Amino acid sequence: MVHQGRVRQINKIAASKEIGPVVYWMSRDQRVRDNWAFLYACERARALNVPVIVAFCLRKKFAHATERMVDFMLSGLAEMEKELAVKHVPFYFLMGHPQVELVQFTRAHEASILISDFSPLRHHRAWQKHIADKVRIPFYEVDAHNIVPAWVASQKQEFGAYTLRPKLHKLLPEYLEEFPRTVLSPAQKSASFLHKTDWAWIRSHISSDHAVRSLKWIIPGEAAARKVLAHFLSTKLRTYDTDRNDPTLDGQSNLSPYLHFGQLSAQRVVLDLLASHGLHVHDVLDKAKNGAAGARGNAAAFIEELVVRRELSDNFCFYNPHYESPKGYPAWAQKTLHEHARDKREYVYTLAELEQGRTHDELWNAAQAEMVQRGKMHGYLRMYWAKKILEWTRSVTEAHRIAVYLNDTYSLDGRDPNGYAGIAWSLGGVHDRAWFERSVFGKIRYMSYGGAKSKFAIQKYIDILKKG
Ligand code: FAD
Ligand code: FO1
Repeated sequence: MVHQGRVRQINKIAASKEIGPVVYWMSRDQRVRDNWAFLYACERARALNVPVIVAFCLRKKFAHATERMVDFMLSGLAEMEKELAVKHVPFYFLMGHPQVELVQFTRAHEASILISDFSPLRHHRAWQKHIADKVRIPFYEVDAHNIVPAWVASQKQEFGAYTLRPKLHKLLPEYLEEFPRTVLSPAQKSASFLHKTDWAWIRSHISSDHAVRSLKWIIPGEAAARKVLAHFLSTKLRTYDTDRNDPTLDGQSNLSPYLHFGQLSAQRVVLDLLASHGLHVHDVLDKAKNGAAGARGNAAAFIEELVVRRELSDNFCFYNPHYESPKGYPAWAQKTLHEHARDKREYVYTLAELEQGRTHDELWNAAQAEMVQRGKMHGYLRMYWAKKILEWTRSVTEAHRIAVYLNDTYSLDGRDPNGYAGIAWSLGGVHDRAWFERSVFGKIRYMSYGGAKSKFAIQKYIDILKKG
C-alpha cells in the first residue's frame, strides 16, 4: 500500500460514475520504476478491477525549453513507453495545453480516477487547478519526487536547512521504505493497444530552441540513470565530501538531470546507497549531526545535499509564490539590497555579454562556457557565477531575471526548484543569514575570486574547458 501521507485529493468528487481505466497523468516523474504515483494508480486500479493507462502531455511551446532538454526528455519517455508495454500498460503522448488535453482525454477514455505527480512549480499547479475544476472524477496528486512528501515535511516556508533538517530526519525512517513490486489488476490485459507513439513525427513537430544543442556526454533514460548511480556509489562516493567542491575533479554524482526529469527516484538513490554500504538510515542521520570521516561521513554529506537541500528547494517553491524573483527574498535581504541599490558597480554587463561569456573574469567566463557547452555547471561555481551576476548588473531584479534565464536555458537540470532556490540563495539570502555589509551586496554573502583561488586550481579548470 502506498503511504496515505504521499497522496492528496485535489478536488472534492467522492466517486465516479465511470467504469473506465485509472489514468496516471505523468509530468515530473518520468519513470516506471520506483514511482509512487504509478504505484498508487495500480493500487486504485486493482481495487476497481480496471486497467491503468499513462498519459504525458507535452506543451508545444514550453517557454525556453531547448532542444537539449526536449531531446533528453523525449528519449527517456520513448524508453519508458517500451517498459510500460512489457507490463501491458498503454502510454499516450498528448500535445497541447494539459488543462485542455487531460480533460478531453479522461472523458474520451471514460476514466474512473485521475492521478498526477507533484511539482511545487507554478505551471504544474495551475494546470492541476484547471483540470481539478473541470473533471467529474476523483483527482489525486502523489508526491513521487520527495522522500518525505512536501506537505508532510512542513506546512510553511522553512527558514533554512537547520529548520527543515530535524523535521526530515524525524520522518525519514517512516517514509524511507522499499518500493513494493508493481502489481496490476487482472483487467490490465483488457487495455487496448491501438496506437504506438510516433516519436519521429513528434520530434519534427516541436518548436524547441535548436540553438541549444543536445548533449553527447550524458545518456538519457531510466537505465542510464541507474548505471550512473551504480558508478557513483561504487567509485565516487568514497571521496564525495572532499572532491565535490573542486571543479577540476569529477567529484559530483551527475545525477541532477535524471532527478530533474524524474528518470531516477531520489528515494532509490538513498536505498541503494544504504544497501551498498551496509548502512542503516539512522547511521547516516546521526553522523550528519555529528560530522564523521570515512564511508559514513561521505554518505552523510551526500544525503544532506540529495535529501535535505533538495527537499528544502521544493519547500521554498511550494510555499513562496515569488520563488523566481527578488520579491521572494526574506525581508532583511530585500532591505539591505534596497539600501545598496544605487551603489556604483565596477563592471556592468549586458545579457548578451554574459551569455557569450565576455566578462573580464576568466573564471566566470569558463563557468558560463561549461553551462553552455556541457549543459551542467559545477556546483561550487554555480554560487560564484550567480553572485557575480548580481555584482555586474544594474539591479538585483535584472540580475535575478538573467540568472534564471541563463540557468533555465542552458542547464539540463534547469527549470527546477533547486535552480530557483539556488539563485535565491546566491542573490537574495534565502536559507542564509546576514553577513558583513559591503558595497552592492549589502549583507548578502559575498564570494570572491580570491576565495575560489584558495579552494581549487582556477587555471586548471579554465584549461580543461578550453580543451572542450
Ligand atoms: P551532487 O553533488 O552529486 O548532489 C546530488 C544531488 O543532491 C543533486 O543532483 C541535487 O538533487 C542535490 N543537491 C546538491 N546540491 C544541492 C543544492 N545546493 N541545493 C539543492 N539540491 C542540491 N540544481 C539543480 O538540480 N538544478 C538547477 O537548475 C540548479 N541550479 C542552481 C543554481 C545555483 C545558482 C546554485 C547555487 C545551485 C543550483 N543547483 C541546481 C544546486 C546544485 O548546484 C546542483 O544540484 C548540483 O550541482 C547538481 O550536480 P550533481 O547532481 O552532480 O550534484
Ligand atoms: N512536463 C510536462 O508535463 N510537460 C511538458 O511539456 C514538459 C516539458 C519540460 C521541458 C523542460 C523541462 O526541464 C521539464 C519539462 N517538463 C514537462 C517536466 C517539468 O519538470 C514539470 O512538468 C514542471 O513541474 C512544470 O513546471
